[in-house]
Amino acid sequence: TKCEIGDSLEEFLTKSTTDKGLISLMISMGEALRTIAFKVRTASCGGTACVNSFGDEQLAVDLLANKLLFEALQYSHVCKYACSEEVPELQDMGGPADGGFSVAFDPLDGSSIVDTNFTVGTIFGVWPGDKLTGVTGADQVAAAMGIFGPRTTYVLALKDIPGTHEFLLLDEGKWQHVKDTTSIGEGKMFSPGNLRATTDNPEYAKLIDYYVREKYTLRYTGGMVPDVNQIIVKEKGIFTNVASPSAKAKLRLLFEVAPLGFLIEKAGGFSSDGERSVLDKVIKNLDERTQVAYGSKNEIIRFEETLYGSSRLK
Ligand code: P6P
Repeated sequence: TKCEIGDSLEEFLTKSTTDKGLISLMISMGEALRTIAFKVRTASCGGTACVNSFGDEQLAVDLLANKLLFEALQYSHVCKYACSEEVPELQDMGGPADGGFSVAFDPLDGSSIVDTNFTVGTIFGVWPGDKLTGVTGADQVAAAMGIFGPRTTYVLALKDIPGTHEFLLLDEGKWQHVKDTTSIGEGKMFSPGNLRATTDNPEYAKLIDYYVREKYTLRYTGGMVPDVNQIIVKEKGIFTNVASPSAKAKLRLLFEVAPLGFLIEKAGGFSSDGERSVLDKVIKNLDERTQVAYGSKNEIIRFEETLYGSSRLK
């Protein structure tokens, strides 16, 4: 039967896929997101709890989210390996490789803006079996983000069905299906990240200059989850985070860019590292970084033409 607005998460998932393991995983992760949403409102985000192996400072609320997500994956009984941006090696979750999944997640993206009370989020990607390297973002069977703002939402896409689907956390703690996005249209809204790169990347400066001259609406919070979510909800816009010799690529392919690329492309949008869809990039190692743009087809064509003179989409 057809998925409908108003369905519960369980109703939506059972209408969308026959993979009971995937259903169990997406529900378990939904429970973790519910708890993180509650905790992020009050957990301490003062001093740094410790420094992770990538050398990034970690905030207490980051660690809490990290722990809850690993527990949810163990509880699902269908996860073979899990890997967190904060713990950069595969953790055995006890589930089967055959018929099971491996999950990469960023437990709390934008944790450096929790103290300013900006919206932050969890990002995760689900791959079949026991591999998180040597695979591409296109190999994902699902991807999702939890968004902790004035409203708490769970935005997900499944390989088996079209579209990207938004669930709202209701007072009684239930996720309710509230929106589907299947196309991203044209609209003058831009989210420009890593402007440091314009110093020695003249093409990026030229692109930003174009948005300014064309009077695009600037929408940038410094949190990739809400900044990319707005393209899906508003069904328009362009998000960029470009690198340069002096400002290396910052965003992580496995934990952030591939899962969000899956959500954007299932929503009918496009993604690019300048030359190809981010879903076509083979994930060579857990900490691989990449530049990225997400947006409508014409915005991604403009991005590729401005940066590299031509676009594969034309
Ligand atoms: P910049 C947050 O730390 C993050 O990883 C993304 O959420 C965000 O889009 C980006 O970094 C912000 O980068 O260079 O604009 O500060």
